[in-house]
Amino acid sequence: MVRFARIINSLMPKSSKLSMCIHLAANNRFLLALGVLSASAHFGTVLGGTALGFIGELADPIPSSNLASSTQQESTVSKIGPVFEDGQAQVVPAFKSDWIEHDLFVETEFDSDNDGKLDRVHVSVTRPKQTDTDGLKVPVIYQSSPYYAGIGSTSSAHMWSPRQNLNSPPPKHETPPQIPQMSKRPRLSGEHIGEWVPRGFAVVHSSSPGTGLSQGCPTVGGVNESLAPKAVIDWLNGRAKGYTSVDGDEGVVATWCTGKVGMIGTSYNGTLALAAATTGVDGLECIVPVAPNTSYYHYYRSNGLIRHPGGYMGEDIDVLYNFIHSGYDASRDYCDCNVRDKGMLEDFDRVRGDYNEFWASRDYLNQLERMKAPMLMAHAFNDWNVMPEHSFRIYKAVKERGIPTKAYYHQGGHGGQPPLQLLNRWFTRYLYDVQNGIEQEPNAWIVREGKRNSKPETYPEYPNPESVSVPFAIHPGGRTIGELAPKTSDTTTLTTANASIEEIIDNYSFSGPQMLQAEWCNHRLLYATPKLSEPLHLSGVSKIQLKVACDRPTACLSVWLVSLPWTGSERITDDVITRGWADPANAASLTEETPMVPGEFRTVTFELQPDDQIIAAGEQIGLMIFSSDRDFTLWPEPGTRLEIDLSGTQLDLPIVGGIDAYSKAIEPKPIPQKDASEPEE
Ligand SMILES: [Ca+2]
Ligand SMILES: [Ca+2]
Repeated sequence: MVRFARIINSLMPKSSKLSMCIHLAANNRFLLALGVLSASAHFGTVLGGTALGFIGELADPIPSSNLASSTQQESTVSKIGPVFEDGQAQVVPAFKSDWIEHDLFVETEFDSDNDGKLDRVHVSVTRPKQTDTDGLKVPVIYQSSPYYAGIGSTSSAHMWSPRQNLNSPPPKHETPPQIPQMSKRPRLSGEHIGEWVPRGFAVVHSSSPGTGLSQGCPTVGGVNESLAPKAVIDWLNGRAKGYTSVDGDEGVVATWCTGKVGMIGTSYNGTLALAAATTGVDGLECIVPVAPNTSYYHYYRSNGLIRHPGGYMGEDIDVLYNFIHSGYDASRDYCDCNVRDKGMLEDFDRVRGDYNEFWASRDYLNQLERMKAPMLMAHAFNDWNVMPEHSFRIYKAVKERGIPTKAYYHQGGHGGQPPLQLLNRWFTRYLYDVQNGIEQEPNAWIVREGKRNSKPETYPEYPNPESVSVPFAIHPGGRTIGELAPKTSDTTTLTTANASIEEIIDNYSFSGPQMLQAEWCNHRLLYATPKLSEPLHLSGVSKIQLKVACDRPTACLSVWLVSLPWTGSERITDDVITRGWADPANAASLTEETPMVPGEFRTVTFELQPDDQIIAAGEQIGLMIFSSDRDFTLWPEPGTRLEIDLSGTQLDLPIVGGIDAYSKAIEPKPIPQKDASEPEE
């Protein structure tokens, strides 16, 4: 299971001394002879006024003993540079090995460990040798992370217990042992190096504050986590100081850098790319956040409810702080006391789960005023760890600000960056100014069910512009299975003339899949459409409106949209379509609860996670309404009684083609055979 966000470093190609490197500064003809270049027009992207990827004149003459005889006959020689084909930076053999690697410490503009000195962060650089030998200047692919120097415990003893009644103080958890500091030098991580250095980029990594050899405190979404990558980008542009040591005075300057930086990262590392972009720092030309957490409230809470990331029951923001805090011993007590104990534990409200200033300050949606970097966002529609709303909410807001924004979505779980070709065009466009037209392309790349992640289909936008919200009514019979039918269709006459109340008895002991497979169950209500006779495409955000009463001040409310029959299949799109969770006490305000009063109904409306999924012919779309969700919410003592008034309850489904497409999809007709699917990546 991939945690939010342990990243496994990609394997690096082994550095082997390539004889080519002595001919680096040779002329075009020599490289043509070696097969490095071809003379055809597809290499013709012009860079700096010179075609064929060669720029300028040779700065330092190469000793003739190093040159092949054929090159000695040339009177002029050119420097080596990047090569572009089809709008993408190509692997240049001379860049494939003998890289320059070094690390340094960049001075930030904050003192988050309060020792009276500006915090320095640990940075590593991998760049083509020619940045030293030939005066080559390159742009940077940059990733920052809290995970490079070791991670902490995920033991349940160090998590909060989900066995907590709502609006009651949580039982305490143990403090995990200190993370052994394992910072590697000079290279912090191998990620991205193998892809980008051979294509003419430098790759830079940095440890986020309070992790590894970076000074300061980890704050899990605090402002220093935005300002730290900003400082590194400032250093790459000559605006901030770099040093060879964490406390010395010997400076390091990035003379080799064009100043153009693109950030990429998955999960927490993607969050940090977005965090850097919110500073509006000059030189950050584009970002690619992959499955980023964009709001810690949305990671640990949902619509007023305490709700955990999938797979990490009992995790909360202090647990993640402990999980990443691999920094210096000297600042440990200060950080634990001020950031974790006085900051997080006093303000995170693990009693009511409500939104407050603490969470608002850790929500990047509130920090977009200065953002200007074009953004290629990537996420999976079945990421139940960092859920797809994290990207969708930022995507919408950034687009509304007029910033070039694209989305890549696949159907799997947590992580999964866009295909290399797409990334290459993105970085080549924004870091090398090669006008490859990517910004004119459709805004959304979506991988279809059962297809390879490297082969997304394009759509003009996400959600699909042809998607229409269709309201569905819910008809009695939820203890077995009631009917779900469009409000506007003839099926409406089946019911709601008689307002019908159905009951749920909360019991976390039963999991979602168990309740879905039960023929009769009083812990959930289940409703379904007729079987589809042709595929139905959902795209966008589903919304539920529940008219609910409860015999206690509050309860968990959970909703799963599923395709039936439940199969238990390992393929992530086969059963769950999307889900949502809410606290009915927060129906009117996310920051303040209004307790439920027994017998008094209120309307609670909330969104399910955004999705784009084609429901296969032969399936039914099912809606399960229940209380505590054993895989996500707290586990209060069973027995809370909820009543749902179906006359005031409605599901809005985003259907491509709207009601007409739905009506056609439920017409009785023979169901076609399923297409053979390719393995998902
Ligand atoms: Ca300091
Ligand atoms: Ca609440």
